[in-house]
Amino acid sequence: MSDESVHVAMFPSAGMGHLTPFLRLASLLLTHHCKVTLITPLPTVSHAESQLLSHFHSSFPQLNLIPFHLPPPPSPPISGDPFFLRVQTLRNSTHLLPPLISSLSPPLSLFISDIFLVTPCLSITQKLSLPNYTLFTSSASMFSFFSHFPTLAQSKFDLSDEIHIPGIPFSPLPCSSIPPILLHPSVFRNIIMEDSPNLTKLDGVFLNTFEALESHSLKALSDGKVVKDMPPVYAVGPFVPFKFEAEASPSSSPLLINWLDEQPIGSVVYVCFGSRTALGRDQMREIGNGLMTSGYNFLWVVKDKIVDKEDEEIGLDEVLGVELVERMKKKGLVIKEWVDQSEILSHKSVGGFVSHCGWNSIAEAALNGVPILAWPQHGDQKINAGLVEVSGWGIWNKSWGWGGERVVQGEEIGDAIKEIMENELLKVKAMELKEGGKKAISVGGDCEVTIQKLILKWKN
Ligand code: BUP
Repeated sequence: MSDESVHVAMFPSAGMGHLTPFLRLASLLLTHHCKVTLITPLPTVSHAESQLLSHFHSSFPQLNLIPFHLPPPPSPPISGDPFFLRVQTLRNSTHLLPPLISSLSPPLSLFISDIFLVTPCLSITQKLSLPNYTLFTSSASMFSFFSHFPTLAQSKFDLSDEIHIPGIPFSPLPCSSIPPILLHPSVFRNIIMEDSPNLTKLDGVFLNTFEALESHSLKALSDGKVVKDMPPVYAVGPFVPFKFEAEASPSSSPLLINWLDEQPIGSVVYVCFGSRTALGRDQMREIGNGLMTSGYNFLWVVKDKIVDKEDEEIGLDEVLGVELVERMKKKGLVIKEWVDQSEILSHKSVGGFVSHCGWNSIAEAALNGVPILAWPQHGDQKINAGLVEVSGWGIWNKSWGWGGERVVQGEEIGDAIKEIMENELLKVKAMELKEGGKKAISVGGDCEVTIQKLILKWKN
C-alpha cells in the first residue's frame, strides 16, 4: 500500500539523457512508496521521450503526471540544437509552475529539478518554502567541474594550460577536456555561470553514481573540497531500468535478442553514441570499416540526425552505402532505430562497448561489467571518458579528439576494438565495478539506505 505522506514533484528537462535518469529515480521513489508527481514538458522533443513516458505511466499507474504545455521557443532561436532550445524555453517558463504545484494534494514535500533548471526553479520553490533538490544527470566528476566552473572562468586560463579541478581524480586535466560549448558565450555557458553559484541554496543533489566508481569525487564533494557549503550529495546509482522499460524499444523484439543469444559469451562489440549525437557519414563509414577489420561480431546503433523524428525517413543504405551495408551483414547487426540499450549491455554475449561516454551509458556499462572504448563527442563526455580511463575498465585514445575534429580511420578503430575485447585487465576491473554497482543497489546497500534515510527526513 502506498504511504503518501511523502509527495515528490519531479521536473526533468529535455532529451533521453535527462528523462531516463529522472524516470529511474522516480521508479525508485515509487517503489519506496512515495507519491510522485511528474511535471512533463510537452510536446517532447523526440519520439523516444514520448514513448518512454507512456511506458512509464503504464508501468506505474499511480504516478501523477501533470502535462506542462510549453509556449513557443524564443524567437529568433538562440541555438540550432532543439534540445538546447527546449532547455531555454523551460527556463523561461517556470513562472507557470506555481498554479500547477501549489494546489497538489497531499501538499508537496519536496521538488526535484533538473540540473539545467536550478536557478529558475529555486526562485519558485523558495517562495513556496519547498525543499528543492536537483538530479545531476552526469558523473560526480562532471558535477565537480560544473560546481567549480565559475571560479575557473574567472581565472582566465590559457587554452594550452592544464587545469586543476578539485574533486576530479584525474586532475589536472588538459583544457581540451573542457566542453567546447563553455569556451565561448553560449546558452550553456550562461546557464552554468548563473546556476553553479546557486547550488549551495539547494537542499541536496542526487547523482546516478556509486562509491566503487567515484569514491574520490564523492568524498571531495562531501568534504567541501570542491565548493564550500555544498549541500549533501546523494549517490543513489547505478540507476536500474524500471520494470517494463524494455517494452518501449523494438530491441525487445525476438530478432535482436535471438541474434545475441546465438553469439558466444563476450564476443559481441556494441556500438552506440547516445540519443542525440549524429556522427558525420564519412566517420560512420570508417566505423563500419573498423568493425569489419576488428574481426568481431557487432551490434551497431546508427544515428544520422540529432532528433529521431528526422531520422525516420532515411535508410541505412543512404547513410552507409549499399556495399558496406551488404558486407556488414556477415558479421553483425546494424540498426537505425531505438533499441533497449540496458537489455543489450546486460546480455552475456556483449563483451565491449564503443561509447560516446554519455553518463547514462557509462553507468549502464558499469552495472553490467562491460569494458569501454571511450570516444567522447561533445559536452561532458571527455570528463566521463577520463573517469573510465582512470578507473581502468576502458581505453580512450585522446588523439581522436572531439567528434568531427577529424575522421578517425577504420584501421585505428579496429585496433582499439581488438584491445577492449582482448585486454584481460579491463575485464577484471569492469567485473569489480559490476560487483560494486550491484552491492550499491542490493537490499541494505548504499542506495536503499540513503533513500530510506531521506524518506524519514522528508516525513518530519
Ligand atoms: Br541511441 C539509444 N537506446 O537506441 P546518455 C539510447 N538509449 O536505450 P545522450 C537506448 O538512452 P546526454 C538507444 O541506454 C541511455 O540510457 C541509453 O543517455 C538510452 O547519452 C540513454 O548515455 C542515453 O547519457 O544524453 O543520449 O547523449 O547528452 O544527456 O548525455
